[in-house]
Amino acid sequence: MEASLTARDRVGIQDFVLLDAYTSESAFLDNLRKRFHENLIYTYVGTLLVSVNPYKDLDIYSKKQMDTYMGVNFFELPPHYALADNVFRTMLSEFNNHFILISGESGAGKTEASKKILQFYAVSCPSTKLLNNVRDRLLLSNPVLEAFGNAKTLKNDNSSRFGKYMDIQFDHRGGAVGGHILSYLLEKSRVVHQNHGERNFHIFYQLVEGGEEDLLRWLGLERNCKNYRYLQGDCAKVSSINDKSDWKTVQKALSVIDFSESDTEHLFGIIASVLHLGNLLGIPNQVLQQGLTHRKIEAKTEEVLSPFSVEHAVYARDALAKAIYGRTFNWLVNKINESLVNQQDSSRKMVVGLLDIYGFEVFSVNFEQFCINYCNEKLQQLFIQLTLKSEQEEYELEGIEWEPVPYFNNKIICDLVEEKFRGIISLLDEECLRPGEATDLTFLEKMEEKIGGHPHFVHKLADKNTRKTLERGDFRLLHYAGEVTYCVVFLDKNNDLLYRSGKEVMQHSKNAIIKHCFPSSEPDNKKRPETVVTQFKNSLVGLTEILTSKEPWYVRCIKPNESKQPKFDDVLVRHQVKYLGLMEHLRVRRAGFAYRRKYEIFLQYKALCPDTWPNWKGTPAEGVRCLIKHLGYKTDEYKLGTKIFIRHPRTLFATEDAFQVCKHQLTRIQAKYKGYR
Ligand code: AD9
Ligand code: MG
Repeated sequence: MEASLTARDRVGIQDFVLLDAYTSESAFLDNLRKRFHENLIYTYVGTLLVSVNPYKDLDIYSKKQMDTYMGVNFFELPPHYALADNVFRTMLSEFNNHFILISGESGAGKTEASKKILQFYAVSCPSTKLLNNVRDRLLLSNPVLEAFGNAKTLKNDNSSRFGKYMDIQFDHRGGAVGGHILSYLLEKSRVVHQNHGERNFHIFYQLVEGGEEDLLRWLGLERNCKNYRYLQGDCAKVSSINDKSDWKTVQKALSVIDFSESDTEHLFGIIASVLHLGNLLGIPNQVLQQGLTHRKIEAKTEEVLSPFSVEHAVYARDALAKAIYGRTFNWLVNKINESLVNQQDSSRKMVVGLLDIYGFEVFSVNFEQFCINYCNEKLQQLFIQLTLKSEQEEYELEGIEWEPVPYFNNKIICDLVEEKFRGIISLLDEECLRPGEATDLTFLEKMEEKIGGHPHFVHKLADKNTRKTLERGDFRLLHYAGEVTYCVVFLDKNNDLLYRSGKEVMQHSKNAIIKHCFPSSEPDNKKRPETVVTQFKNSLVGLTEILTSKEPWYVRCIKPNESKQPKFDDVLVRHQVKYLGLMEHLRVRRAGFAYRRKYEIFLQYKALCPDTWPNWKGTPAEGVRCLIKHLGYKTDEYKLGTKIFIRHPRTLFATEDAFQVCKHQLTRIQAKYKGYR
């Protein structure tokens, strides 16, 4: 007894629900810290998984480790693969779709967590030659998308600069039969500009550093990042990144994902051409030059070419580079999806969706960051709706006695950003509709006028305190995860205009990908395309619909310090525990019921009560009543409403264990009966 107490003192407890002082934030933090120092970076809050980035390699992700999870219950092993395993088993027993929402701020470990989950599925699901093919492609889509969509930022050396939702499709036996990826708003402005201490997308450095001599010669590239304006950031080399070996990984991955030789040639032709826009798109130089330095204006009966100023020409060139890269990225995602198409389409499939999106971040100037943080607000809102809000509403609806747990609902911030007519997005779009008249400053003034009094919006004219710290031209949002000051350089990026002349030039290209990405049938600028932020907002509506049609599971990632070191900074972690709503979640979990099952599904355990079945004729509800009586559930352990609510996971797991034993015995008896053994 004493020995186990000491161990518990040292390593903490595996599930916060079992914490004695469960309402105390300090006790929560103590437990997290203890476990972190013992390299136990995962802890449950019921079925939710909290993960603290260790910032060092841990020897816990081996094949041997994964194997120990197969068929073992949630609480018997350390938590890192148990969530993935539990989702998998629930899917197979209930034949339904699930998603795992991985959230946390930039650098908290979301992408790593999503990769670990995918690897777990790749190793643990049944294998055949065909399935292995799908498995390899699913796994190898990661290095490819990371090369093109991740970059070093101040917060994270491998920061996702796009949002990713991946469906892994399984057949009824649990074999991975296909997949599908949706990508969200790539931060393409990074192609032409990087802040101090940051890099462009990894692929540029991989090509320049790792590309074979022949390839570079063919592409007309030199092995020196400094020679390229778009790689002029001050940190081409990063100690944690090996561009040369990453290049090799990407090459191998592209071949497994079925990229033909000409696909890769065209792809790297584009990457190179972005670097020295001009020589390599297969467009006659003169045409390109004219397209980048002149604008086409339609006069009454003819089109006139009007020359750009130098500043304008640079702008047009950058716009073109961004468009080329952004569209190529979308092409890449589509191409990967084609290779992941389910070959066994006749079989009924179930999916586990993995959501790994760019985390909340605080930088100084950034329109994309506004979009990223808005996206994080929406995901937090979804989390609140699916857990804190709906959970409590469900108890009320089911007539279960309940002491409400108060929580901060960030809907007020979502509304501030997206409300029709007076939300920030509406005001921004409105200004974007007034070319020539509107400027970033008029947009700011409009916000001050319309939403100046909002409790989460701060502007310079607001009060004395803020005046000290806010520059004219800035505004500040009080996000759920912290304050962010935005410098208003929004209109241009939201319009994301690509001059018609630039677009037409692309149509002369002999590069198959460019031809595909810039079709001649594309509507021209006369028809106003949706602004960037509105497209993004709509894509998030679509994402929410996808997610809410599935069973949710959560991984909440925590960043332990700002210096990317294996250290635990109490203040920083406490702040995240707060804004991630973990204490509230724990209170709801602790006071509530960890599990709920429809009666029909719970009745799968009826084999544990052989005297009553198979002659049972009553309703499922009556059946469950009979079953739990037989199983000896204590009255405070469960509640019956429109389904069965079970307070503690252990109760359900004990039942599950007994069921597995019973099933095993039954199989042996059947085998013996058939004379096999
Ligand atoms: V961002 O929002 O995309 O900027 P993420 O995705 O939350 O961010 P990421 O998963 O990229 O963060 O983790 C950042 C870095 O932390 C990784 O590159 C690793 O160096 C480190 N990390 C994260 N998780 C683990 C882990 N489980 N084991 C070891 C880890 N290192
Ligand atoms: Mg990431």
